Amino acid sequence: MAIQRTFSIIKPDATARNLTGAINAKLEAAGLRIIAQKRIHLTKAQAGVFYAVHAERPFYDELCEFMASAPIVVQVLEGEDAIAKNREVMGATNPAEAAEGTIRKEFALSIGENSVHGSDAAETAAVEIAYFFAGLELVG
Ligand code: DAT
Ligand code: MG
Repeated sequence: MAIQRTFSIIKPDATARNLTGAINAKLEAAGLRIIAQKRIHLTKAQAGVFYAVHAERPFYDELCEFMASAPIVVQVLEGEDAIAKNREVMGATNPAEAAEGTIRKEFALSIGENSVHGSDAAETAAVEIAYFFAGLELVG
């Protein structure tokens, strides 16, 4: 596997509990380099565009509401096999099913308030990075 970039979000439940540093420590310990990072506060409409793929799901409105409820930290992570590696460090979507030592096992509150987002494929990573960052902001 080659060096990849992936997109990550530290979600409102985690920023609200001052978990940004603890989450970043887990990402860095896994060998993921944070090559861009900023704290922003999305509008519900902006969250809706980001999660448009889930527009037909029953939890979509609640998800967009949550993502706009408090600041988030958006990040670009770089490393060997970064997309899969980040998904591994994050743990399963539902924290009740997440493996020991993962971010979601340790910090997530529920399947909705699950502390982090991570891209699921190279194509989505590219689209998600471009939604939040200009090329010059990525300092690899
Ligand atoms: P992931 O974030 O692990 O990629 P996903 O893409 O399937 O998971 O869903 C995006 C987010 O939507 C997820 O992080 C939390 C929310 N979500 C998913 N399934 C849900 C459910 N059954 N009830 C409430 N929120 C849900
Ligand atoms: Mg997903």
